[in-house]
Amino acid sequence: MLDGSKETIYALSTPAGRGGVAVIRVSGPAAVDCLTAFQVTSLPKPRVATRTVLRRKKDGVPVDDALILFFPGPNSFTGEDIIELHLHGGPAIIDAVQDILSACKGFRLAQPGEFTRRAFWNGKIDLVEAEGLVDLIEAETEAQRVQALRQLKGSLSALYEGWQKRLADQLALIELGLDFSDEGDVDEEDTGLDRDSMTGILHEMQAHLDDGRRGEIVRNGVRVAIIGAPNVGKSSLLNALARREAAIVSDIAGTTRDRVDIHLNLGGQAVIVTDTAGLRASEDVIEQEGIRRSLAAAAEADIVLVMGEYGEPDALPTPETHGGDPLVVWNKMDLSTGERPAGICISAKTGEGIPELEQELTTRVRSLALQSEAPVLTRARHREAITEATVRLEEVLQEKDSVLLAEHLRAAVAVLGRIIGKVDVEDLLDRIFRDFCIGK
Ligand SMILES: Nc1nc2c(ncn2[C@@H]2O[C@H](COP(=O)(O)OP(=O)(O)OP(=O)(O)O)[C@@H](O)[C@H]2O)c(=O)[nH]1
Ligand SMILES: [Mg+2]
Repeated sequence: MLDGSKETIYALSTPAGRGGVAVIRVSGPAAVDCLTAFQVTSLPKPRVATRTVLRRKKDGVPVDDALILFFPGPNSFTGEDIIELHLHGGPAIIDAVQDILSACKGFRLAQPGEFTRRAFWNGKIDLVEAEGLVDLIEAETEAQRVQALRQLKGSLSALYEGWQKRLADQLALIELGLDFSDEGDVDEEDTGLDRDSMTGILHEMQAHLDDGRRGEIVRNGVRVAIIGAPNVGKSSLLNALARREAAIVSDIAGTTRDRVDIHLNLGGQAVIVTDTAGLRASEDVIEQEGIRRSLAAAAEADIVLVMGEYGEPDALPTPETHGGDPLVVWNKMDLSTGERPAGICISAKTGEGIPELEQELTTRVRSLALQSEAPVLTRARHREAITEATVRLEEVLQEKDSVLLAEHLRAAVAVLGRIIGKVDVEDLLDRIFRDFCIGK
């Protein structure tokens, strides 16, 4: 595993290709040495952008007219000395600068994520915040951005760390009791467990878990599956929503076999709409596989959009295929003059009713991914760990034996520590010796 290593790393931190500006970041113990390689003689003032001509040391040829920034460690992103070179964003300049850096002693190209990894090792951010940073960079919608920024700023870490601290304090007390019980000072019956406080934390964790997967939905996108009989116009609707020909449309029943996904931004939320194979009894093995995938898509979806043909109210798929509360849409309203059915009526062909459908979808998406002020679970990794912590806490609450109780509690503390990347026994020892003045 890489640690806050002795090597100095560099990498282009802006996207590859041409641009107005390209930033190359250098981090590590020898970061400032790179300036000599560019014939820069004076170290810029910390955190002040300094305009400098970079020259190739061996022949003095100018490479670029650049801005240099110096962030001395430990007050930098990685916790190490960082030099940022703000260059003109052309491939020849970037190549020339990287060539020079690669020749500097102890320098190498950074691996993916290595700057952030160093920030973690140097205690600048914890794992949950690092994940928040990745999510922030990846964010494509407003909701994803807001959620990721919150996570990066530590509100989720603070929640987990808060639980961990309260459990660790409790553990410290119980361990203290164990120490003294040998000397007969402590009542055998009394484990020292603060049941109210532990039950309180257990309930907080359960509420955090039971959030309708909001955080994960915002992060991963709301999944909408379009299902219905062949030829009702599912692929036509997908294309209308995507505003492009994403799926093949034809008047042959059974055109779509594979699932086709499109990504939308509805009211600031990421939405993935899946077109599926039309549902019918079929002898064709490929179509059967397509239908199996349609049903799987419906089962995985957060919203199932069931499509029928206007004027044929009996032709909807049976509820077994779409569960609870599907969004019923009747297509081809341009063809029929019959009585208007309940549900949303559209024509994927003329575009009629599509704005109303988008509005209804947006409303449903919003209510699923509703933003709350409280920090939310954003990843399966966190969900698994918190679930395990609740199991441990339940064991704690049932345990009568102090030694075993301490074991369960220690496991819960460790599980929470794993989420944020801090599993620290020293921390526990510090607490015991600081708060209780044993004096040994
Ligand atoms: N008049 C009219 N025709 C439509 C409308 N929507 C789709 N169609 C036509 O209906 C036929 C089937 O459309 P598709 O979008 O391929 O239907 P599908 O549900 O994806 O069909 P499968 O992939 O076979 O399950 C095509 O000929 C479309 O042009 C509509 O609103 N009005
Ligand atoms: Mg289709």
